[in-house]
Amino acid sequence: MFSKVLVANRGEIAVRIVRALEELGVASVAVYSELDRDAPHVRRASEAYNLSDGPAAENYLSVEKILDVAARAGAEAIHPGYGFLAENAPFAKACEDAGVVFIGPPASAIEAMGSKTRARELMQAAGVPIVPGTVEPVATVADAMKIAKREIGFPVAVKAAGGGGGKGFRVALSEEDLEGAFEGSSREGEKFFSDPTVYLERYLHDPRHVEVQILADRLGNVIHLGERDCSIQRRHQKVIEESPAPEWVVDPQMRERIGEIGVNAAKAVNYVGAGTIEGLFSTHAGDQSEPEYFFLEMNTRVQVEHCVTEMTTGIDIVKEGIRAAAGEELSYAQTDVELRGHAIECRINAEDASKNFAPAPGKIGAYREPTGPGVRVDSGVQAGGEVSPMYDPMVAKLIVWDADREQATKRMLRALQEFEIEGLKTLIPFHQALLASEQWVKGETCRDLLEDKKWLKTLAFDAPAPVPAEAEDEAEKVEQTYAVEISGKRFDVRVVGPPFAGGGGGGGAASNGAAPAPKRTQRKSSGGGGGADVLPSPLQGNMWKVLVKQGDKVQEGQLLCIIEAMKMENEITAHKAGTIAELPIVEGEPIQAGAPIATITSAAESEG
Ligand code: MV4
Repeated sequence: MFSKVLVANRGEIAVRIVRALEELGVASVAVYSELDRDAPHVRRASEAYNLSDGPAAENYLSVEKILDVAARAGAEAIHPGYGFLAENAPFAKACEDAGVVFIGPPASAIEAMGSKTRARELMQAAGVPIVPGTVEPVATVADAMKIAKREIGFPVAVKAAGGGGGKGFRVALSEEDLEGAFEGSSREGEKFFSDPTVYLERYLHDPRHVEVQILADRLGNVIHLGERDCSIQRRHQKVIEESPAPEWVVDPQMRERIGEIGVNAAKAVNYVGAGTIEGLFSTHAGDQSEPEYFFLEMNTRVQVEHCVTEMTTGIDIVKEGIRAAAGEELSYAQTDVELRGHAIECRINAEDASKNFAPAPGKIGAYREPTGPGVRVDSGVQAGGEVSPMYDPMVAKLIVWDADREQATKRMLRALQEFEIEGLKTLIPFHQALLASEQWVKGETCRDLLEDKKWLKTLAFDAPAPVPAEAEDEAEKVEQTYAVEISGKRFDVRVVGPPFAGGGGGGGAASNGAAPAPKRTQRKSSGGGGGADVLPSPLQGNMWKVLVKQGDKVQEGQLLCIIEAMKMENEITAHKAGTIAELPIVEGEPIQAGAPIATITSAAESEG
């Protein structure tokens, strides 16, 4: 076993990995960005190193800095967790080259599964069922049309080869839609993954997302730990996961088949460690009466929702992954794996379900996690801490176990009621309403509930009013908070300095700040009128597209410009209705966080 491991992540998953290392008797090295100086993952680790000298999120992505810390600290291995450097083949390779063990699969497996067309080709060769469609990339719209008409039939799904998790996913219901879907998918693939290649799949009607947990060691042993049903997703983000799938969805025979498919898929790429085969479970594909399971993609890392499987199997997936990386044999054979009871996980995100799931970052006031029988909370926050708009809005994962799905649901509702988080809006009321719905009880996919704006709006009434994190006294230096919408999600942006009067530099929400100034927050709500005129940039990046000009009249929420940051397109929308008085932005030029994007003067109640 290793004696010291670097954890290249933050938040709950970093804490989860540190716990596993503690139990294995291995010292842990945390890395952090300035914003996370006092975060739980830093406090818990044996030692910690500051990575800050770039934008907050990018620090955790810096291969060079992380490998440098590993060398200085004498860490023999690096655990990437999920996100950031997980599933980054060049990073896995760089670890190898630096003589540090990457806790995960070989770079070749990450690479093979990273290309969805290559993965489909390998899976087909290994006898793993893939969603019917093309294996070779499709070069032109004309080719796509021919294949869709002759071989697949409409509706057809167009997917980006570099994609995954729903990025670059388009549906063409009929011939007329195909060109738009093809181009949209290709453009998104190029933008996010620098790969415009697309392929086609038969579009399955209302499938379930069913995935299977895999563990593999370096000696060639591969086992599966049963399936998880993650059909409840919003914009391809999972919100609730359960294991096993409802018993009327996956029966023991199908479970065995799905497990075997997962094991074969992992073997085909010489997988090592913890991984997941994601698949679509189609229960009513056209006139076919038998349910079918198709390989979708493989996640070559430990996943957010691994915990539900830990609850039903009693197997510590993170520890097994670390053991496997160290060359040890898996602690379990397939016949040792027994599923018991039912586990459910709710992602407690700082989001407002009644406002289109807008991010609701902020400072956490009082914070108390639920406990009691069958309850587990994996979190990376604490009372007085902050959910930063710079990172993922997941505050905690609430996981429960009980003897069956019905009892697990009741236990989850009890635990959600016990969870106290002040200062932030979270998805707790959403989860309470969803788990109490008839559709959840029946084990349906709940796709319509997630789309039902009216239903979602009602959830806000149940929400406890967020308590301001701190009493505010008179300000001599203000730290203003602006609500800004990016890609349909709301962010609060803090700008320290003299109040914005319009124009002016704007300071910048510095992330590698020196001594933190005494904080006084003056909240300015956007929406509802009366907000500040100046819209500051919520992030640092490159101005990719400007869609308005000075003098234009804009509506609240209207798209103003697109900022490219960390390979993501961030749509910036108007924070209020009015006229664009100033527009100090230029396409192609860099922009700092906090720098003004536009000054919008109110439309003086003239319109409606
Ligand atoms: C599909 C599909 C239907 N047919 N592919 C891809 C990414 C993942 N997040 C959802 N994806 C889908 N791929 C074909 N050929 C439907 C979805 C889908 C979905 C699947 C299961 C559960 C929830 C879903 C929500 C949206 C889209």
